[in-house]
Amino acid sequence: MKTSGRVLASQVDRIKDSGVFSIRSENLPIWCPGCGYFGIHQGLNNAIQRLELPLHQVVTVSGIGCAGRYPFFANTYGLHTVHGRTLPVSTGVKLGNPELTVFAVGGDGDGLAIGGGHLPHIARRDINVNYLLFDNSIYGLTKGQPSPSSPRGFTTKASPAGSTEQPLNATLLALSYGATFVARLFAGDPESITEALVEGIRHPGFSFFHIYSTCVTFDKQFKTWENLKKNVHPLPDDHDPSDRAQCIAHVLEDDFSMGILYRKESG
Ligand SMILES: Cc1ncc(C[n+]2csc(CCOP(=O)(O)OP(=O)(O)O)c2C)c(N)n1
Ligand code: SF4
Repeated sequence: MKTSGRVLASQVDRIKDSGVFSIRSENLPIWCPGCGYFGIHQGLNNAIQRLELPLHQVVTVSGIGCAGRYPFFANTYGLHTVHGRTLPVSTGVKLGNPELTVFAVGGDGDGLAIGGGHLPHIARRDINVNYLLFDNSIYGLTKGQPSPSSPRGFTTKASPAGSTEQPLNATLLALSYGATFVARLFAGDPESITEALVEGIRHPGFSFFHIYSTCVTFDKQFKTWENLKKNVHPLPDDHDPSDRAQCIAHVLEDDFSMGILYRKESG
C-alpha cells in the first residue's frame, strides 16, 4: 500500500467537478499504481450507476487486506470489519434490512484462508449478497505470502523453494456449495465486470463473482497482467449457464474461461 496525501489532495481538486464522486468516495484508492483492483472498482462503480441504485441503500462490507480497503473508496455505507468475517457481517446486514443492496468484497486470503469457512454457509442459505472475491493469489497487504489459491511452485519470500500446496479453486467451491449465481471475471476487463454485476445484483439470491486480479508489487510470476491477458478467454458459445453439472465439469477443465458460468433462475 502506498499513501501520498499531497498527490491525493491535488487529484481530488482536479476531478471534483466531474461528478464521479457521486459513486466514488473522495478518498481515492491508495492501491499501488497498476494494481488490478482499480479495474474492479471501475466495474462496480459503473454497475451501481447503470442500475441507478440509491446510494443510501447500498452497503459495502470488507474484511482485511488491500481489497479490504474498498469501503473507504466507495460513496456508499461501508463496514471495514475483521479479517475473514466479510460474509457473516454481510449476512447480518442483509437480514437486518433486506431493502439494502449488499456488496461483500475481499481478497483470496480473507475469503479462502481465514474466512474460508463462511462461503459454504452463505451459499447454502442463498443470502442475497453480492460477493466479489478479488483473487490475486497472494497476500498483498502483508507483503506477498502465498495464499490458498497460489499455484504449486509459486515462489515468494515466505515460500522461497516454491509453494508445495495444491491450490483451491474458488469458482469450483462456490458451484459445489450451491451458489445460485456464479461468474468468473478478469480485473483487466471492467466492462464485463459491470455486465456480470448488473445481472448478479438483479439475481434474488447469493451471487459470487470470482475476479482474477494482479498484485503488481509482489507477484512477478503468476497472475501478472501479461499472463492473465494471454490466458483469459470467453466461455464457449454453447455454454449453458443453467446446467450446474456441465458448469462444474467445465471449470474442472478450464481455469481461464470468463463470464457468467451459472445461474439458477428460481434463485
Ligand atoms: C486475525 C488476523 N490474522 C492475520 C492478519 C494479517 N493479515 C492482514 S491482511 C492478510 C491477508 C491479505 O491477503 P488477501 O486477503 O488475499 O488480500 P489482499 O491484501 O491481497 O488484497 C493477513 C494475513 C490479520 N490482520 N488479522
Ligand atoms: S494487492 Fe498488491 S499491487 Fe494491489 S495494492 Fe496490494 S500490494 Fe499493491
